[in-house]
Amino acid sequence: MDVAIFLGSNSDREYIEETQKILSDFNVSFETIVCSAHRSPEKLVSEITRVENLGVKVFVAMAGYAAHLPGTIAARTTKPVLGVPLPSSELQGIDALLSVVQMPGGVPVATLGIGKSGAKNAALLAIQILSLSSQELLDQWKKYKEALSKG
Ligand code: RP5
Repeated sequence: MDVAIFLGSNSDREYIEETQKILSDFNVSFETIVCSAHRSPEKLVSEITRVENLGVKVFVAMAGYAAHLPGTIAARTTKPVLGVPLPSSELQGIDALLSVVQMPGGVPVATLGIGKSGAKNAALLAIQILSLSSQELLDQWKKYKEALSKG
């Protein structure tokens, strides 16, 4: 399993459809795990350990409000963590963006844009990272970029 997608809540599911579709289109194996950093912290630790044991290479973590899910995962893994702030709250994701992007030095989270565009780019960035060690994926990625340039 290459990519683990962590979602802060079932109510965030609308944001992962494009992420899942892109990963599927590129034949990248992934799993989606719904797990809150503040409501189920023990489950989060055990799920990180479980996917690490499955060989996960990249984490994607999406959450709204004071979104500590990506940072909490980054604290517990040596793998890259891609964080997507979601516009769940009255602050339309500005709160989540600042929470995800402003990690203290030493514990990086690669932060994407708020909402659906960030969720889409998280899949593409994960593919770029994986393509560093996969010629097949790199070839697919180049084709995707070529198609973009024609649009
Ligand atoms: C965050 O709080 C989740 O990521 C979600 O965006 C938001 C609301 O969650 P629910 O109360 O709907 O479960 O932790």
